[in-house]
Amino acid sequence: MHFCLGQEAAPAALSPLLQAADHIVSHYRSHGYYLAKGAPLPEMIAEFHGKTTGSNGGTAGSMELGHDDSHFFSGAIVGGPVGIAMGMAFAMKYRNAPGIAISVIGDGALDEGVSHEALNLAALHAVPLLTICENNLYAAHTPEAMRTMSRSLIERVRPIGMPAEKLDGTDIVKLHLRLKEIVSEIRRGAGPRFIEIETYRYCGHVGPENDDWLGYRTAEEIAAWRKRDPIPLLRGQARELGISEEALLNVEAAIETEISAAFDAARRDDFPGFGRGPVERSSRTVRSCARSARDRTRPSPGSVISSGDGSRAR
Ligand SMILES: Cc1ncc(C[n+]2csc(CCOP(=O)(O)OP(=O)(O)O)c2C)c(N)n1
Ligand SMILES: [Mg+2]
Repeated sequence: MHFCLGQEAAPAALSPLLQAADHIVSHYRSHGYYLAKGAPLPEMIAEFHGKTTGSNGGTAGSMELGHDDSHFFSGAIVGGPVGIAMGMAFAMKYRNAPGIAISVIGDGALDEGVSHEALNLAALHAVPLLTICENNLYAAHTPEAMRTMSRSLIERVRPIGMPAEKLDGTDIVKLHLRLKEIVSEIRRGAGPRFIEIETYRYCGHVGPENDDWLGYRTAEEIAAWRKRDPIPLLRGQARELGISEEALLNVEAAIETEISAAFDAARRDDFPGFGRGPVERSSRTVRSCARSARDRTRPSPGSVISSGDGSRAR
């Protein structure tokens, strides 16, 4: 599981700007964006546990997390989200359908050809696509300096002909206000935009543990970014606006209760198994495909088909 602890600002800032018709295609560090799109928390937690009540029936897990009704999708293929979201944005424009498409990628995705091809087409066709690139300084354990001569993600995107800008991923309020302008420009038909978010992940590339012992980053670097944590900063801004400590604690307690209830329910729910849930559904699908394949190969009256052993059958 790829945690986004430390990287909460962008999905939090984006969430209030999203509409039902919008579609998000995210990379695997997607939990914040799933919630930002309004997909239900209990189904996400159940999905993590591999349970039938999960958003994908327990078959996708964290890495391929999706919620069809919320138009939220994610996947493991680095760079993949840009191509898929570009297709969605193209379809929206072609069909004059409401909504915008949002692709969420990491900095490593700009090292993949598909990102550049898809961004190029998005710019050419002026489709309603917002690409959010979360630059957390590393692709797994490899820093940018070991992957490219370029030291700027947005300078790699601009020659494509797409406006690109870099935003601070620690101040949720500032980020929200700028994203609000950008999203409304895209909704007005101004074409696609690329946003690089400066951010940092606290946990290892995969899993909840600290990984400074691997040697690709230092404990000091992690500590320095923790001092810029977006959540305490937001708390401070809320206090400055006159929101009481008690009100903030009440919000936190309500969220804790919601999360605990989701975990309790997920632990009680069933694993998919034969005769239950999606496995039953998929075996039904396999059976019906096999039936229709058989029906297709059945000779229609008067036709001649091969019997499979080289002889002819009528
Ligand atoms: C097409 C493809 N190539 C390689 C990988 C292996 N891989 C998994 S995660 C990862 C690093 C991606 O880093 P980044 O895009 O910066 O996202 P982050 O994990 O930092 O959020 C790589 C190379 C993959 N999943 N897909
Ligand atoms: Mg990265």
